[in-house]
Amino acid sequence: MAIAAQFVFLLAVSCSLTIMPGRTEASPSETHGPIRIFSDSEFTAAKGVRSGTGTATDPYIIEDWDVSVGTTDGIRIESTLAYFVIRNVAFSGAGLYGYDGVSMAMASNGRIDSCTFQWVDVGVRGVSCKNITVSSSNVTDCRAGMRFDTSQDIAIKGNVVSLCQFGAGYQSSYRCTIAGNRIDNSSEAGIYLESSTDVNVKANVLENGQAGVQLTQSSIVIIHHNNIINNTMQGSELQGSGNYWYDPSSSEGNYWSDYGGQDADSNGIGDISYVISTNQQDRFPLMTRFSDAPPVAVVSPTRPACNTNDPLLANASQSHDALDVQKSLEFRWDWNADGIWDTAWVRDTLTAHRYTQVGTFTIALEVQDSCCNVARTTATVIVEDVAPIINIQQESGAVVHTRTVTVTWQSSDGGSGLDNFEVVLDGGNATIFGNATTSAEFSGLQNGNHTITVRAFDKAGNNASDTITFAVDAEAGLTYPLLVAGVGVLATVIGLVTYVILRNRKRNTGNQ
Ligand SMILES: [Ca+2]
Ligand SMILES: [Ca+2]
Ligand SMILES: [Ca+2]
Ligand SMILES: [Ca+2]
Repeated sequence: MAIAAQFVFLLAVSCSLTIMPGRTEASPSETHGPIRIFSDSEFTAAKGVRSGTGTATDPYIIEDWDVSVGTTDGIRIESTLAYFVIRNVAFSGAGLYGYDGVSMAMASNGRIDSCTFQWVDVGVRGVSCKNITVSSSNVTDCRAGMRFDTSQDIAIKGNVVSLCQFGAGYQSSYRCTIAGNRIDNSSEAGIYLESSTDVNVKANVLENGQAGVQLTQSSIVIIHHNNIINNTMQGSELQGSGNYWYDPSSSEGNYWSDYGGQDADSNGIGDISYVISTNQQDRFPLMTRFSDAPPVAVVSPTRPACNTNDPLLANASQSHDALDVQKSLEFRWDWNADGIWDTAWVRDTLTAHRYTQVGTFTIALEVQDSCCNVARTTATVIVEDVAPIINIQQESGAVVHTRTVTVTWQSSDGGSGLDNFEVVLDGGNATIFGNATTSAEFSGLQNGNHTITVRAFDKAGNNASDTITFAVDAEAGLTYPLLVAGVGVLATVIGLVTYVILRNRKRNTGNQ
């Protein structure tokens, strides 16, 4: 009796762990029938679209619905290029081998985020898709969590998949990632790749399944920083080539719960390889479970500025992550830090926004890594339309008798501050000087009239200029090097004459 009670208790704990909702937020209140979209023009309110215009920064948003999957797929999207997001939608079905939650064919530029799937065939399925992200979603009791065939540029990240036959997989797909997912209790395989190329499998937790990571006829697959725990078959590779069960750049592999090696030098890497098959090994097995760190969010410059005519080009390119290269990071912006994000998650590090009013604004940037970890930062933006003040110190109309001229100026900007100067001689190419420069020298000027313009730019892009005109009247043959030569000849002549006179005087004295 006591043993039975303990067993029930353990089972309850185990279940509460495996169905832990992770990062999903789905709590939809309205039901919606099946949604079928077969072209970009069908992203309409009648099809569940709540907002958006279909661009990368303002995608169509289908969100906050409760969709039951019965005699057809919950959401079917075909032959689209418009950007879309399916967010916070709960899909529930009648059972396996029926219909899918989200099913896409020849769809591009989509994101399925923070959705839940239960008792459907495949949570998210894609065939011949491009640039699709499935993130922060929760799949339980389905045949498979996510599956893409003949697709490219797909990211499956930060999802929880429990109690399904298969977790997440690709077939005949290219340039894809599976990162930061928790996949447990898979009765077939947690992660499965077939005939796929250039796939990054990182920082996933694969626990208590039949197979952890299963590769068939795939190449250039890199499997690293995963926690592979208590699966019947932890990893397998069949007929592959060019695959690595560790990260070749960092020389770090995966955590394997059944690894038996030691770490004599205490560097966190086991001293012998973890053997996957006769010709595949993790050469750098991790001694402890890996936990991915969030990225670092950076807005640069730290104090951006713009005017109301030109957009701010917000720059997140200095953001970084320990595990990800920059192109794996995503960014979103809130231009007034009111907590309402003004862009969707975008991959471009530069995003334009035009302010219609001058003032000082706080902007917020969030950066998401390939495991769905997020970092946030804020910066102050100065929006101002007042041009700098610039005054050249020399008077216009002067005549100078030299071929080298130095122009000096005074400049200031009370708003965003000076950024740089452009100096132009006689309408030629501009020479750029930094904001601390106060003079520029021109040499080798020809005789005649000249013009010099100095243009000051502030950090907001406003500018003002001052111009002087002057004439050069330097006589030919009297330029500096010739003058020195002339003086030298004269000195030599004087010296010779003096020498002759003195010698003649001596000779005359000696003759006396
Ligand atoms: Ca070691
Ligand atoms: Ca990270
Ligand atoms: Ca906002
Ligand atoms: Ca200004």
